[in-house]
Amino acid sequence: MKHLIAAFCMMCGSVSAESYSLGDLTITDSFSYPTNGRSGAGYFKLTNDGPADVLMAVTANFPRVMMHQSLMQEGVMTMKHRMMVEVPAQGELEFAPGGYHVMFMGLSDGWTVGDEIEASLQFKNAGMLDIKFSVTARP
Ligand SMILES: [Cu+2]
Repeated sequence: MKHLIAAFCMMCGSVSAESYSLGDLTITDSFSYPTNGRSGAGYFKLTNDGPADVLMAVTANFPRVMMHQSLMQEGVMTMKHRMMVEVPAQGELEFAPGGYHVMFMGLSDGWTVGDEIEASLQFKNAGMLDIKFSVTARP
């Protein structure tokens, strides 16, 4: 059954088949959308089977990489810079369009479907986890 779901998702093309684990932390569905511009965003789902942790930073081979949170304030969508994001114990943290996202800035080339964006997530307790964001078509 697990096999069938994986095969189906590869065909639908919007979900990354890869997952990445570090201790009690598991990252799935790490993806980005194509961009022609100077910046791009990365999204993922993080599941934590252990005690609370903190995502301290994301690093990648771009001039600037930050963690942002999109927020609706007085009817206007704004982005706030986050120095750290808490990972709840026995819980989930989602980076998704309209919420938390990794912001990659100063790109020299655009991203197209099929590209893989390498990045490292730095956790306070668990340490460093290398992942890739799969560039997938916008829904
Ligand atoms: Cu942003």
